[in-house]
Amino acid sequence: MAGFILRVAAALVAVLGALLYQIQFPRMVKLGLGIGRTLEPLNSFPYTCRRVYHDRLKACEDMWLSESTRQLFLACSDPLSRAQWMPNMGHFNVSGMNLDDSIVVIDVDDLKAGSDVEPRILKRPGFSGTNGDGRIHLVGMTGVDDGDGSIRLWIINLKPSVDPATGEVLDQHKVGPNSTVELFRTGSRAEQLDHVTTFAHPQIGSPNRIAAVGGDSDNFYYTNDHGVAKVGLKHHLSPLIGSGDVSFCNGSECRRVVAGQHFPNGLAKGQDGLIYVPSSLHGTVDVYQRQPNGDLVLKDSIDAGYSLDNLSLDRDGNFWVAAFPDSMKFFAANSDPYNKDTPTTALKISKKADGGYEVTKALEDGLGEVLPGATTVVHDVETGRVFFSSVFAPYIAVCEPN
Ligand SMILES: *[C@@H]1O[C@H](CO)[C@@H](O)[C@H](O)[C@H]1NC(C)=O
Ligand SMILES: *[C@@H]1O[C@H](CO)[C@@H](O)[C@H](O)[C@H]1NC(C)=O
Ligand SMILES: *[C@@H]1O[C@H](CO)[C@@H](O)[C@H](O)[C@H]1NC(C)=O
Ligand SMILES: CC(=O)N[C@H]1CO[C@H](CO)[C@@H](O)[C@@H]1O
Repeated sequence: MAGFILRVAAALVAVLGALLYQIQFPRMVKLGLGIGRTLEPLNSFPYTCRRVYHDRLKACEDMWLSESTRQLFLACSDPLSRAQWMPNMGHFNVSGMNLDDSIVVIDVDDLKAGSDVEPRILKRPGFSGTNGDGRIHLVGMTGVDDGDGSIRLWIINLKPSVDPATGEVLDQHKVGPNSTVELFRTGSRAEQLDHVTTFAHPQIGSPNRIAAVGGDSDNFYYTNDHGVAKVGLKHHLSPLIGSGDVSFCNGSECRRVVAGQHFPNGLAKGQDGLIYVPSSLHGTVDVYQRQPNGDLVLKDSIDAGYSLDNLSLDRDGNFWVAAFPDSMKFFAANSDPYNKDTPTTALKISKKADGGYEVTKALEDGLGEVLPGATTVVHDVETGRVFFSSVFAPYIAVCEPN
């Protein structure tokens, strides 16, 4: 019966998708398939790129560069288990989840061309995980360099729901996950993460990425890429019916501040204090002004002309964006990460003097030769290096400017 209902639901999704997207559809197809776009090979850009293979640098969905301590933090997992446990995308197979997701650190100034990378796997002493197992299940994260040299990291934990009385893992297909945001503190030459607090709230439904307010505050914004419905039709249809949102948490409460989003992705705070929210489906970045009570007011919308992913801010105030020039190849590589490659594009979004925005292509691997189908791109202004990581690829890549 459940199988039948699922099939009907899948058919409904397809039909509704075609109907609801009649207007946006031509544009989405054009963006997704890259129609009318010329892909350039990697060697037409002034960089030398290489893959970095390491057992613990796999399926690193997100990265954050600590400028003050010169450390690159990566949220890494396992390429194949993502297809089993990724509750935001409707994958609820708890027995297939990866058991050693870790925050991994690279000292970027120790990176030498051609040499091996020795990442540190950060320990989490005293962190209780799910019902005392100490584990964490990673997707997005962000950090803030504090004035005293320490670092705060906000990390999304896609942990399964458990029965509070017995500690037994519940049927996730029925109840969905119990995703939380974990705040940790660490510092230079990090070896471990010290747990500060857990944000748990019904409004944390399908959290994707976090934008911390910074300063003295632990408050943060985040996107629910599939809204707050964790299971069922409302969850699966979310990208089509636009039930994704941007939400805001202060110490005690979380609430939705922007509704009606179609798959909002890896948001970020700009140097100008504005909140930038990319939409994968629309290929746009919406720009919001923060209000004193946490509300967001739409100020601008940037048309990037690509299916967009997560944004990363560099020290100069520019955003680097992972884009999918060819969604079909991206999804193919996603489901066969050890055998298939996909083209990757890194866009740079800069604010112009007149307040407008300029979108330029910084790097492209149109043939899928070296770069992973990146979900995050980080630019290190100090060295000019560009780092690429991906939610599914079993490696990361680094490009050195020529
Ligand atoms: C769930 O994951 C386990 C372990 O990877 C696997 O053996 C099993 O076939 C998966 N179940 C389903 C329904 O895919
Ligand atoms: C959800 O997570 C919170 C915080 O870790 C915990 O207190 C609560 O018992 C969990 N609930 C379920 C149903 O797993
Ligand atoms: C957090 O937000 C809630 C609801 O908006 C509000 O009632 C509460 O005062 C806020 N708390 C803090 C510490 O700002
Ligand atoms: C933090 C993060 O990496 N968020 C998203 C980046 O983009 C991929 C692909 O769209 C999403 O799956 C991630 O959740």
